[in-house]
Amino acid sequence: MIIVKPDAVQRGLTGEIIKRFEARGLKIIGLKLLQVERALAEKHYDVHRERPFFASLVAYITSAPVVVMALEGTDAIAAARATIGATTPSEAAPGSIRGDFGLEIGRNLAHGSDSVENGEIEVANFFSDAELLSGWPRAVDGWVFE
Ligand code: IDP
Ligand code: MG
Repeated sequence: MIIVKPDAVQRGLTGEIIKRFEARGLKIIGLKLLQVERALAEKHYDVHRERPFFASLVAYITSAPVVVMALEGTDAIAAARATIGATTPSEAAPGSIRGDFGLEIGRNLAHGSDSVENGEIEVANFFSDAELLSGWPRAVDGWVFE
């Protein structure tokens, strides 16, 4: 589960960010633009509820539209998180989304699930079953997956 966060949408980086996951071979099975409501933001970031940055994190993620994306692929969690880069953009590797476009942790452009289990929960929080096309036959699949 990927979120192109409000800063990235506002900065016109949505296409650039989607492009990187697509080019890597990850398969898009869900994609939409929405503005996250407070209740959904608090649910999504529930694990951080007691952290001092929780209020600003919820304010950030609800502040403007986001683009959410459900991806599938080999080791999709690890691949997507490497493509996003380290949580603190100033420390993220060049070539990663955060390393190429960000500086501060509170404006770090993209979210990626940290486990398959959490990914499935997060996808279910953001998408209805009808909005997901799992298993659609992508023409290049045989050239991406062995
Ligand atoms: P991740 O997005 O790389 O998985 P997490 O530790 O899960 O990082 O934190 C979730 C989000 O909370 C981060 O992407 C960032 O937006 C925000 N965040 C995490 N730690 C801090 C902090 O120390 N200050 C401000 N925001 C933070
Ligand atoms: Mg996280």
